[in-house]
Amino acid sequence: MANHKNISTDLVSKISDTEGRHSLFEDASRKLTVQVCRVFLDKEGNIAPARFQASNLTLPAKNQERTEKAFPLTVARHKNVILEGRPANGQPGITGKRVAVLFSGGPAAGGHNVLAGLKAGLGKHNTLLGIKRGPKGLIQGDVFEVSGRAAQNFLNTGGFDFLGTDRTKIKSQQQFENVKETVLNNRIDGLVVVGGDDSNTNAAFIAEYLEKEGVPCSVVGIPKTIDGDMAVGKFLPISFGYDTATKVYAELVGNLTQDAASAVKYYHFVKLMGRTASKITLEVALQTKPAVTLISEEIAEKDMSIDQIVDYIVHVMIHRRLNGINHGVILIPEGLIEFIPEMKKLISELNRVLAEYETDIKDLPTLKNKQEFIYPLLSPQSAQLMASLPEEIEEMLVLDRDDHGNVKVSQIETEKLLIEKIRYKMSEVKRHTGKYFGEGEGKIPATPEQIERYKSETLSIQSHFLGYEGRSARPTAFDASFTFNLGLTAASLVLEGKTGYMAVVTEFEKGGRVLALPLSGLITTEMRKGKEEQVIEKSLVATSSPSFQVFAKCRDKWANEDLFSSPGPIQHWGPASRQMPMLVALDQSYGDYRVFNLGEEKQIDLLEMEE
Ligand code: FBP
Repeated sequence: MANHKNISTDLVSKISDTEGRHSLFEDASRKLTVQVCRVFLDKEGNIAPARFQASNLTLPAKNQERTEKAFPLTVARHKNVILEGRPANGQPGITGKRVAVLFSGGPAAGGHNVLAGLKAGLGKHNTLLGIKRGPKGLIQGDVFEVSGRAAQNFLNTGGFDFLGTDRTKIKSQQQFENVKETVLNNRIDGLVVVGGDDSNTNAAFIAEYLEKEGVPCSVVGIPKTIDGDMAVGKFLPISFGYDTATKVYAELVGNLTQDAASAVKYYHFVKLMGRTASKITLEVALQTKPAVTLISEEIAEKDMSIDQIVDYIVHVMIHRRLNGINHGVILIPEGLIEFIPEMKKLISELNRVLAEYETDIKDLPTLKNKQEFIYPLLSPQSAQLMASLPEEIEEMLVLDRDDHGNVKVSQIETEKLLIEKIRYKMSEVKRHTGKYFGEGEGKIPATPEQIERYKSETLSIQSHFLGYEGRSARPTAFDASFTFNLGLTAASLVLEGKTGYMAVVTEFEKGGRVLALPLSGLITTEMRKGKEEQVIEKSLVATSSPSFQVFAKCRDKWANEDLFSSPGPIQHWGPASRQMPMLVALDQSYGDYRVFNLGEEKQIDLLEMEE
C-alpha cells in the first residue's frame, strides 16, 4: 500500500462534499433561473396560480361515439372545449387543498421541475403529496408530504429519483377501487399524473372512474416522454424530456461523426431510443447530419422490405467508398422493426398468438419449446421470416409485452440484424465487382482504379445503442422552464377542480401559452396484445412535415460528403443554452430554433413555502 500522507485532508473533504447530488455542477444548477409564463405572475411579479376558462378552441374526439361510450361523464362536462389560463388578477387564492403527484413510464428530464412548479403553484396554503413508484404506489397508497426544502433540493436536477416510477396499467376493477381508497384515505383533492401516452390514458380512465364514484378529486395529466410521440399539433408541440434526450444523443452522435472521420475506418451504427416514433432520430439527424438516417414512418409508407433497406444503406456505402470515404455514422430508430412490412405482419400475428395462448406460452421452459408451439400458428411467410432471424431477436419478439401491450423494442437489436445483412451484401459486392460496377443498366459507373481501391478497403462496423443515457440527464434550460410551467399549469387546474384534462404549454417563441386539453379528445383505438384498446394517439413523424421535408432535402448531400456537425455538450448557461428542438421550430413555423421564450426569468425559492 503506497504512503498517502501527503494527500490534503482539505481536498479529501472537498471531494466528499460533492456526495448526495452536490457536484459543483449540481449546486450551480440549482441556482439557475427558469422562465415563468406571464399568466403565472401577479402584479408584483410573484408566482400565483392562473385561472382557467373556456377558450374558443376545441379538440374534437377522434371517434365521438366510442369516446362518449368510454368517457360519458368527462365528455358531457368538457364538451371538447380547450381551457386557457389567464392571470388570477388578485382574485383570492384557493387554500386547504391536498394535491398528489406521481411519475409514470420511463424517466424524462424535467420531472423534478414539474414538482417544483406544482409546489410553487400550490403555495403555502395547500399541500403537495408525492406518490412513490408511479401507478403501483397509487394502488398501494404509498404517499408522503413533499416539503419546500425537498422540492428546492431537486430543482433543476435530472431523473425521477425523488419519487421513482413504474409502468403499471390501471385496468382491473380492483386496481380502480384501490386508487379510490388511496384518494379517500389521504384526502386527495387533486391527482397529477406525469406520463406519456399510456400513462395519460390511465389518467383519463381514473378521472372518469372517480367522477362516476362521486369522489371529488380532479385528475390532470402532464405530457412527458423523451420519445416526442406525446404531441398535439399546435396545442402541444412536444412533450418534456425530448429536448434534453435529443441533445444528449446529438452530442454523442456528433462525437461519433468526428471519430469516424478521424479514425477513417469505422461505420458507427447507432440505434436511438424513441419506441414507435422516429422523432428522436429525426432531431438527432437534423443536429448532426450523418451519412444515413432511417425514418421508420417513411419506410412503412414506402413499404420497404428489410432487403430494400439493406440495399439503400449498401448503396450509400459503395458511393462513399468510391469517393474515398469509407466511414460514417448511420442512425437507426429503435422502433424500426415494427414498421418493416413483413416484420409488422409477423409482430401482429405474434401479438394475436401471445394474447390467445398467453399462459401456455409462458409455461414453456425453453425458446425451442416456444418456437415449436408458436410456428404452426403463424402464416407460412411469417414462420419462415421468424426462422430466418437471429436467435436473440426471435427471443425478444416472443418475450412478453409491457403492461400496456407494447413490444419491448428497446431490447431488440435491430441494428445487429441490419449489420449482419450489410456485411454479407458488401462482401458480395467486393467478390463480384463485375456484376455491380461498370457500364449498363443497374450498374454503378466506376473507373478501374476506383474499383481496385474499392477492393482494397475493408468494412469495419461498431454498433451502439443510445437510450437510457438521455432520459435522466439534467434538464436543458428549455426543459427546466417548460416543466416548471407545466407544474404551475397542473397546480392551477387542480386548485380549480378541473378534471380529465392534460396541462400543456405551447407557443415557445412568444412567452408561452397555457392550455388544458380534454384528455378524452386525444383517445383513439389501437390493437394491443391482439385486442382493441382505447389509448391516447401517438404522434409519429409525418413525411409531409417541414422537419422531415428539410431532412429529406439534405440527406443525399450528407450521404455523399462528410458534412456532419457536432453540437457538443448541452449548454446550461450562455448563448447556446436557449435552443429548442429544431424539429419543433420547423414544424411550428417559428422563425428560429436558437432562442425559446417561455416568459420572465425567475429565481425559484421554494424554501419560503416552509414558513
Ligand atoms: P415512456 O414512453 O414511458 O416515456 O418511455 C420511453 C422509453 O424510454 C422508450 O423510448 C423505450 O422504448 C422505453 O421507454 C424503454 O422502457 P424501459 O424503461 O421499460 O426499459
